[in-house]
Amino acid sequence: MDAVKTNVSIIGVPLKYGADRMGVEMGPDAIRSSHVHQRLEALGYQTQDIGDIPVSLQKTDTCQAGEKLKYLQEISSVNKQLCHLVADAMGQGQFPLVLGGDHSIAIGTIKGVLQHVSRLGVIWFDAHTDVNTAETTYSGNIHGMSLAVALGYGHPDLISIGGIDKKLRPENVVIIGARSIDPGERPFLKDKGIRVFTMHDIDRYGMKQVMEEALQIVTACTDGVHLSLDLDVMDPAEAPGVGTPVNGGLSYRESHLAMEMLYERGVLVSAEVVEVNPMFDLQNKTARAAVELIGSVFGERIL
Ligand code: 6HN
Ligand code: MN
Ligand code: MN
Ligand code: MN
Repeated sequence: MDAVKTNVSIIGVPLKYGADRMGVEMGPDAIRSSHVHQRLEALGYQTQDIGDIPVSLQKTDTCQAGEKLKYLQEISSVNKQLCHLVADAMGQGQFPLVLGGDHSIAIGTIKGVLQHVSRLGVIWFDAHTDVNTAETTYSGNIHGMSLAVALGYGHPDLISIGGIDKKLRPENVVIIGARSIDPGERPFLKDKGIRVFTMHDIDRYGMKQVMEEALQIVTACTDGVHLSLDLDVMDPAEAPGVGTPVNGGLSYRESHLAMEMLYERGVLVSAEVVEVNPMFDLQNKTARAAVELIGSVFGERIL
């Protein structure tokens, strides 16, 4: 993404069913209204907004209490479409920038990118680790399972999207900013050997060192890196407009430094920005932070 400015293809995914909480479906428009296009164009990129993937308001699933995979049908249908759109954009040489929506959309984005970059690294910024499965989830919310699905673990309807053989390798994935990990997620992360940089690591070693190590891991045996940015990685004081806030997150500066270092490395092939929920977003703070972080991801500098 450096010398030659790629065209950026913006894809909105107003999906809320993965979080089972209202408001996150307004995320794509909140980010657009916070001038994401202008920001990218000021940096010299050409943007093309392909609009929003239609999400049915009418739920076709009956979602019952205690359900382990809530709204599976809607979520797999939207992610199938997303997978195609992302793959098409990359096929046209564009950089897909996917705006969520809840984090279950990482399934479609990553599956789409994997059509073109099979040795893909993923850098996953999140307060959570999103590696639940039907066996471990407490909530039944699929946004807490999307990374497991991208690694090939989960319901057949989800792991088969874009081809069952298309999946991430755990050694090419890092999670940064975690501070809320479910008991059932711990053995998964350990068994698969996924490197997690918790808030403790960031406090102790600093974002600079954490990013250097993380970039080393995601670039070692890959041909490109995908950024999955869940805004709840930031501290709720900086980004209140998220559905599942957790105290003690990244500061504004730490998150920008991370995005700047990612840009400098020049390895990104795709990105998604998820979980912005305007219903909890007083003064549009979170959507604005999202667009400012996107600026850093694409090379914005003061000097
Ligand atoms: N996210 N671990 C919790 C769950 O319900 O599985 C929270 C997941 C949050 C997911 O923020 O993308
Ligand atoms: Mn997440
Ligand atoms: Mn999260
Ligand atoms: Mn800076």
